[in-house]
Amino acid sequence: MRPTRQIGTKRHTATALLVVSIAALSVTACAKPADSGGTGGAAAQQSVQATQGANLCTPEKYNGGVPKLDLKTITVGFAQSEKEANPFRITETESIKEEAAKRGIKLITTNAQSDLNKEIADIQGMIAQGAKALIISPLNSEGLDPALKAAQDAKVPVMTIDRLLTTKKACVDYLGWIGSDFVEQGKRAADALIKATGDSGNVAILLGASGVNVTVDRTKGFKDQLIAKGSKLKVVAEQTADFTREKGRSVTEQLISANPDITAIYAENDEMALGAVAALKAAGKSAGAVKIVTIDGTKGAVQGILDGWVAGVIESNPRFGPLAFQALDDFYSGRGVAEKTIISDKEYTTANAAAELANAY
Ligand code: GZL
Repeated sequence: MRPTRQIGTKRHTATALLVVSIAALSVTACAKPADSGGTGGAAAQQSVQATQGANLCTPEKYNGGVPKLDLKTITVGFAQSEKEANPFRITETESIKEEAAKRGIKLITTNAQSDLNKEIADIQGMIAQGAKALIISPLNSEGLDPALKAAQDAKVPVMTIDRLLTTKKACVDYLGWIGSDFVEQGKRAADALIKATGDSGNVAILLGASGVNVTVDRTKGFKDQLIAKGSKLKVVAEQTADFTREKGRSVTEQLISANPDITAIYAENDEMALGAVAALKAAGKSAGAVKIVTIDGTKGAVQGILDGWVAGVIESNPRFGPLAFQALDDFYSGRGVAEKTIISDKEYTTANAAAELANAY
């Protein structure tokens, strides 16, 4: 199994980072300095640079062998998944564009507008336009097969970020993957909600989109942690709101009218949480009457902490540009790409929201 580069951080500020690297192989780890550029700044994603190269993916190993190319002379394609109404998506795309510009790399981009067939067509289209390497943010954890096959047939390497292709093989169907530990995010959300509620009350979960590993993992982490902590919080309702603000509002309206005794909400992303806040306001609730914990780290949600509507925000850092292009650089240079690179995520609380708001996106 190729190494996973991991940072296990419970809490960290933008400057200090406790690095714990756990891998099947002995790994000499060194945390990269925080990037100071563009959408990154102190809030740039951070990974552990594994020095053990035995099982990393290289041009000789990938897809029966692909040519070593110079990133500076090729076109790279970026396939974005969801419409850029969500700050997570806006920031993710910005980060990719900024890093390409910083490295002098020609970039073409597409946006699937949350439509799987369009993401497939987008990827096939970029290959036809001459993209020689791809960075893909998958809409779902399955279903991209026709696009991955087109890339394989054209010997175009694919680096994945954000959501994981759970049924595909690293260094065969794609080079590797960079993203957060979504189970850990769910656990941290449970800890925050236990603290915010004094560990009592009735919780509604606003689930993310179905067919996505992020939703599965954030739900698993949350529920496992409630059990592990022997929590008295009771999950009385859970329903998908598709990671959107509109559905976050409409689903919350339904849930609080069906369950007037809901005292807490776990939203699996900030857009749904902000939709829930709108529903609570419309229902005449006061700020803080229902404790909300959410995941992403958008400015709207962190401002919600300052306004008393949100109890806590676990970050899911979307600034993939630097690490995604570093992975392509590592691939073509022969240093190789790890199967999984897990990034660290900070946390926003009532104690640090004012000071950390600038790092939200
Ligand atoms: C997480 C990403 C999720 C974000 C949501 O990596 O896939 O999708 O948390 C987004 O905001 O919709």
